[in-house]
Amino acid sequence: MKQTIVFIALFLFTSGQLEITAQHENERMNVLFIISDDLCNNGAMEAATPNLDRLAGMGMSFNRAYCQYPACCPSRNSFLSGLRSNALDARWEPLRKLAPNVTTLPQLFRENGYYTASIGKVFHVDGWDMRWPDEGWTYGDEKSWDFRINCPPANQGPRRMPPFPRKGIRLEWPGHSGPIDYGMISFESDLAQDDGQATQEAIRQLDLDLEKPFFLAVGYRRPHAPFVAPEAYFWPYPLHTMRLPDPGDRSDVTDLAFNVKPLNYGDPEAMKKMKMCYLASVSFLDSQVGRLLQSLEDHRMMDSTIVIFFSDHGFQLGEHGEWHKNNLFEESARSPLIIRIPGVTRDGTGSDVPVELVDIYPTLQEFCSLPDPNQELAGRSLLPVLKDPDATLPDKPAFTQVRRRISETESAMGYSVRWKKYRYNEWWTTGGKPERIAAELYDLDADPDSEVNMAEDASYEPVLKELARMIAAYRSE
Ligand SMILES: [Ca+2]
Repeated sequence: MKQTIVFIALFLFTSGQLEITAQHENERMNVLFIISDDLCNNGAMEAATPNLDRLAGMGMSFNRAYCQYPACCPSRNSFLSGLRSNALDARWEPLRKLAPNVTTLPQLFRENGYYTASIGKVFHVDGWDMRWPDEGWTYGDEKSWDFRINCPPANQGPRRMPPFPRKGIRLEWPGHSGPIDYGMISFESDLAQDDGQATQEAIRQLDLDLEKPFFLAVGYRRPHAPFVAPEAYFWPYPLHTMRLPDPGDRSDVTDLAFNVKPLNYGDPEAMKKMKMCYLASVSFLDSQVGRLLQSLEDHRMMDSTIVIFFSDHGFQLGEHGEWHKNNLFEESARSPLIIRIPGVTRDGTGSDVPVELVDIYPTLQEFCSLPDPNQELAGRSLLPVLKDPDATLPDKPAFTQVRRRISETESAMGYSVRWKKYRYNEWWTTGGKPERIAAELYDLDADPDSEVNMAEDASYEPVLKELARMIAAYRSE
């Protein structure tokens, strides 16, 4: 009996130790947080991306991950704070102005024993050519980082000009973003580009002999406009091989749904140039991710580092005749998302569970056993799915919203919910007493390209009511 008690005591003691050790290892794991800019799933599928494919083969891909706002600044404010866009007033403002006391995701790591570094565009970066922390950080956040650096390219234009090399062949098309909306077959090397320098800076961070674990955020600008890539990345994409999707019929959808008017800027042939430059930029991005992952391996850190790769939102490559982002369509709202947690995720797994970029924050918080931040997080931890790809999470709608300027002084707001097989959008006036202007409903099982608006179809009435209730609840957040 005595021996049994000793045995049980010993067992409890050692199993407790094991738990503590496992917990301790979680706490000490590094985080490599890689953000792409404007990368859509269709572009990632169509372009040659051997390195992203390799990362996907080492972790789990989320096939239905949605941003909370399809534009740089508001989306980054959202996933870095864990708050959805409506709670941040859906505005293009510095996060601290919208939510002064929020604990950002990197800040939470920093306050709990991690070294945190921001390379390139993590929070939105407003300056074009500012390298050091005292400039160009209007949208950044000092509390979040031990170290931060913006990465301009070599041979850039004068101050406040777009930060890209100027030696190369410049390609243009009709567009809406002014001086940054062009492509360039650059005659300068990878390292002369801002993203090439970001990789170099990130590798320099891996070289640091830190006593603490790190949270290293690397924000690449590709494939954001202007679409500049060294010429080798253009080789797989001859212009004559570019095809655009059929824009379909836009007549049953409110004009507010479209950012680009007329469709394809009225010149589909010219838009093939944009697509070519975009795909080359995706391959250039992929190459940078490959160098970064190789460096992680060279530093023997692959088994002690969580790797997350995603984009701040999607991008339209001619679907519905649309280009760029700022839309509520699937292509604009959806982002690639790959997560690898050593010892947790299994190689090459995938999940169709709809998730939001705000889920990243609570996932990392839970896995790394970090305390609660100041704010109540909007997302939920994805750990059950990361541990078991067959696991399901309770149905949770994914919300995306976008502000649409309708005159010099007025804007409309579009709210979108992705739930089960549906995407449902409502467009509202802002200011005074908001009024609903229009609605769209897409049955994505029957109509994966969102071609037919079912919002007026009586057979969808029960589900329309349910989705409208979800939007109403979201709008009151
Ligand atoms: Ca972006």
